[in-house]
Amino acid sequence: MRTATKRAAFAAIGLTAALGLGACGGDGGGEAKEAGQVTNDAAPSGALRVEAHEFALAPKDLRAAPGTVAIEYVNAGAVPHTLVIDGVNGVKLDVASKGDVDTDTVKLEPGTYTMYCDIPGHRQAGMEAPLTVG
Ligand SMILES: [Cu+2]
Repeated sequence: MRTATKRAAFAAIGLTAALGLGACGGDGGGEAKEAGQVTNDAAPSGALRVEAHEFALAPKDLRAAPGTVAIEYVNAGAVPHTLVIDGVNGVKLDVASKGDVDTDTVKLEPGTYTMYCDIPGHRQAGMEAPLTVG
């Protein structure tokens, strides 16, 4: 419960920041759902659900609490995708086809990271998103 309250606060801060960036086509509903799912996961201090699309990651603005973050990567597109974190070794999620789900955990310190798909051309096509840990 304490974790959920904390994450709700982070979500509110992150949402404000996202709006401050002036991004249009926001997906506030998806972000609210993501925060609600955290209570299902007892062990990790944070959980992150990311969807792969051609060619984008969703949500566009990722957030997690510091510590061990459980990542769930879902292929919502049609072709193979991966998910890595720029500057963070030892984590790579692979979803080969539509509907595939891969999970992993990674320990993250507070900071700003970039998550992206490392299949050649995909990051350049738009498959990257900032990840704020804090
Ligand atoms: Cu990709």
